[in-house]
Amino acid sequence: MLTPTEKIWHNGRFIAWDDARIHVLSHVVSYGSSVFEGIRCYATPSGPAVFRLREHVRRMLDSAKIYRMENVGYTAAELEEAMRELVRVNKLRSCYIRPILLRAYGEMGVNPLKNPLDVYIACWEWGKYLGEEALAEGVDVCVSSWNRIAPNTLPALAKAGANYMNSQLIKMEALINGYSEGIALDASGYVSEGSGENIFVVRDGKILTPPLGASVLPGITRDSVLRLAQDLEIPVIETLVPREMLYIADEVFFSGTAAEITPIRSVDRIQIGKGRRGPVAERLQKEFFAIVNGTKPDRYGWLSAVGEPEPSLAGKK
Ligand code: PPE
Repeated sequence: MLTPTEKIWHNGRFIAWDDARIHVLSHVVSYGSSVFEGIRCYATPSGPAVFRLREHVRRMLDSAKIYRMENVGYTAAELEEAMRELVRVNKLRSCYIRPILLRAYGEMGVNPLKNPLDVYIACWEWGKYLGEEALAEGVDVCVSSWNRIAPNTLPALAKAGANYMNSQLIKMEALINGYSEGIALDASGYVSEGSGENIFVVRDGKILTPPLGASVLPGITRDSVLRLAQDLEIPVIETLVPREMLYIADEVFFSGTAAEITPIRSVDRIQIGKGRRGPVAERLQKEFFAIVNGTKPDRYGWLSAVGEPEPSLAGKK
């Protein structure tokens, strides 16, 4: 169960957790009209720091643009500061941050353009996404019988609430059949992504990952993995990945804000590599966690300290 924190940010104000309610006839409830983000804030020796805040806010505003959600009402800088402030107000050392932009109450009917937009930001403490042992041991997954959303149906580059109906089908099927997660193929039958994670395959020392055209979310952890791999001089190729490449890979792993970097030890009950976390995933995890936990310098500028308000915005409040 979700453990409530004290405050949720709503349209520029902090409200009590329990007061963050919407009307059942809000547009989003019938028609799925929301875009959102998932962001982690890590405890570092110099205080809580949000991982790649700028990129997450940019992706949320991109998602909004795709869905013609104009006049969000807040600039990227204001949203970034709202998130830092929320973590400060809730006195959390580490947490998961969930901003949601939704079409609210007003008209009924598919046309969303007359309904007001509401912005909420919540945060809470969230542990390991695919179980405690997942990061070290790896998880057992299946290829889903459900495909990922097809091009020109629901835009995969947008992180929209409605996309997660597809994710839910993938996830439920996997869990009911005894797997931790499902991997969806795209509409052409190539590997796309997990219900809530991007995917990577390692073979002969090279990393392969599906390109953005394979109906994947442009994952910010995915981007971080690509960057770290380059620096560790592990070749990375963004290319179409046939399903059977999963089975013959030396390693397969997921990336995501919630899942971080999670190794996969079997796909459809076929053992991957040695059936446990492989050396490439381990090297990437080590580097990733050293940076986000602040034990190695933040050489890419990925962390945004929660600390004090930025001077340029402090006067506005
Ligand atoms: N693909 C999908 C479909 C997806 O939902 C996520 C994030 C990713 C890839 C990875 O993207 P990024 O977080 O930017 O590296 N999934 C969120 C789901 C969590 C949830 O269950 O809700 C997340 O990891 O926050």
